[in-house]
Parts: sequence; C-alpha cells; structure tokens
Amino acid sequence: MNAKAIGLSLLATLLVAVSAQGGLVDLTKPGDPVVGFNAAGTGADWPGNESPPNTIDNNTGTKYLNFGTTGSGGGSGTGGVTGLTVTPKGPLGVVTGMSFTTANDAADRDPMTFILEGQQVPGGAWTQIATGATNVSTTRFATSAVSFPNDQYFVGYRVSFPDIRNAAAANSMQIGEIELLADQLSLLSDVTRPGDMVTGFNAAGPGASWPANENPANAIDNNTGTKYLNFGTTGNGGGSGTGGPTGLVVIPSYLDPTLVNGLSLTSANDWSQRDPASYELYGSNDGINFELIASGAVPAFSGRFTGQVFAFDNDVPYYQYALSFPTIVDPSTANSMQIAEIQLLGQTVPEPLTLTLSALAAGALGGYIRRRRR
Ligand SMILES: [Ca+2]
Ligand SMILES: [Ca+2]
Ligand SMILES: [Ca+2]
Ligand SMILES: [Ca+2]
Repeated sequence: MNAKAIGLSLLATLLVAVSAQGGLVDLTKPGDPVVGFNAAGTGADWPGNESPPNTIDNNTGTKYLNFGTTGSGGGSGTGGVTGLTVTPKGPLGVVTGMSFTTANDAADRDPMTFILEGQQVPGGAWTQIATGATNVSTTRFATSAVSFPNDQYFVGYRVSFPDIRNAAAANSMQIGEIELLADQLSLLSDVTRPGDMVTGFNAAGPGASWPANENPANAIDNNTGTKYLNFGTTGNGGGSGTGGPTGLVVIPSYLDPTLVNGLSLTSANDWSQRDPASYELYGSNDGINFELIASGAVPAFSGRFTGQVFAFDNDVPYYQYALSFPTIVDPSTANSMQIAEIQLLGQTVPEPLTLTLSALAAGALGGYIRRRRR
C-alpha cells in the first residue's frame, strides 16, 4: 500500500468513526422477502396468519410464531432453533444493532438469544455478524435493543433464535417485530448518473462492438427498458459467444472520489443466455492503473428486468471504475453480452490530498468533513 492508499484508507476509517453519529435506521421494510425456518428446514411450521413477514410489517400487533420441530400439539419447546431470513430491497447499510418487540401473549415463547448472520452474494455463504441476548422483557409489545460492532455491508440477513424463555411450558417461539438497525450515514446509493462519461470495451480493447442504440451509456441511464449489448470479439454474425470479457469504464461526475461497497445488476429484455455469469470490478485514480475491488459469480437472474445486488469489503475510494464481465451464461448460443442497468453503490469521499497530516493529527478532519456534509 503506497502513502496515498494509506491516506485514503485512514480517511475511510475516520469517516466511519464520524458517521457513527448519524442515527439509526431500520433496513427492513414491509414487503421485503422473508423466509421462515426451523431446525428441520424452511417448512411452514406456523399458523397462516402468524407468518414470518409479520416480523417486518411495522405493526407490533401482528406476530411471527414458529412451532419448531415439535409441532403445535406438544406444548413443550420448539425442538431447536427457529428464525427467518430477510433480503432488504432498500439501500445497503452497515448493521450495528437490532431491536426485538415482544408479541401479545405467552411470554414463555419469547426468544432469549439471537444469532445474526449476513451474506454478501445472493444465495451465498453466511458470515456471523453478532450473537447474544435479545434483552426482551416479560412485558408485552415491549421493544428491546442491542448493539454490536460491525463494518461490513451485506445483501441478505439470517436471524436465528436458538432458545426461548421457557421451553418446558411453551409450544413455540413468537416475536412481534424485528429491526435491522444501520447508521444512517452508512447507507449507500448509486454513484453513477446519466451523463457520466462511459466507455465500452471487449477483449480487443475499447471499441464500438455494439449496436448504436444499445451503447454502453444505456447501462447507467436509470431505464431498465434500455440495454448495453456488446458482441465481444466474435462480431454480430457468428452467433457463438462473445470471445472474451466485455464491459465498460465509467467516471462518476463528482469532484470527489467515491467509495464503492456494492454493485447492482439488472437483466435486459431478452435472451438470458446473454446475461453476465461473472463480474470483476476495478477502480482507478489515473485511468491507467486499475486495481481489483471485487469479483465473483453472477447467479442466474430470476427473470427479465430483474436485479441482483452484491456487497463487498472495500476501503479505497476511486475516481473511476471498470466493470468487466469475463463470462456470459451460454456463450455457445448467445452472440453477445447484454445488461439493462448497472449501479455502483457507494458514497462520495472528500478528497484527502488537500489535507495535511498535521491537520489530521489536530483533529481538523472531523470539522472539515462536517462542513462538507452540510
Ligand atoms: Ca420495521
Ligand atoms: Ca409485526
Ligand atoms: Ca443509475
Ligand atoms: Ca438502461
């Protein structure tokens, strides 16, 4: 890491510290996809009107009840862990707290401990974020809060309840509301905007290997009805493959560099065979040297005009980005790569090179950042 990179990294760390004063927001919203589970898997072990989405409907009068593996008749415990997964549709944020609101009856059913895990890729591996006591009281419709250290962005969350207050007397776990609390200033938004400078490329380099009306700028025009299509190096006649990576370079039109921790991809209108099957995201501050920020597989899209979001760890801001798609879904039948929309999810970061280390030492940076944020 060179001196500049160290400075940028230090700034990112300081920004996180400053942002800890922003106030907490619930990342879940009614309508976010929720899946319940117990120790036996993801079966429907709950009454029809006490289903898992009741935990995020912003209504303490509705609850999620899960009988666990012992069924509704036994009246003794849940027979193991119960819980839910939730995939927030809203902005990515860094979750550093949760709240739990008790449901209407039977305090014996209250979850007493929790495990929170996150995944950075849709359908990907789970990483433990926090575990501990829920701090719930025996008071009904009461909200308790917990906080924990975390600095990572995730696209999906799993909340597990290993035990309940009185397993000998209760036949189920129940909870009225759950919140995933993130610092407001950690929320990410798309740093690309229509009109930003965009260049397409393929394995042969920069070049116009696309139909004029399906050019690279269509990937950032905020319109899922328009797409960027790239024939790769095989041209548009062959109908077999793209002949290597395709992609685009985009320069967000901010004066300051941006810190990107997420990527959103939206599939285009036709031919799922043309969808990207993998991605590599690079950052650059001079347009010549590009450093890999994140890479991975792109799972199959669930349909046309549908989005997928990826989160990754990154603490280095950049002025421009190259997004490459090394592979597509089926190069044996597709003649091109196509994508309707891309979003680079991040934040602008005040340019650190105008600051001196003595200013950092004097604590002036905090004031500088606060002035810039007004
Ligand atoms: Ca809520
Ligand atoms: Ca509820
Ligand atoms: Ca956009
Ligand atoms: Ca578009």
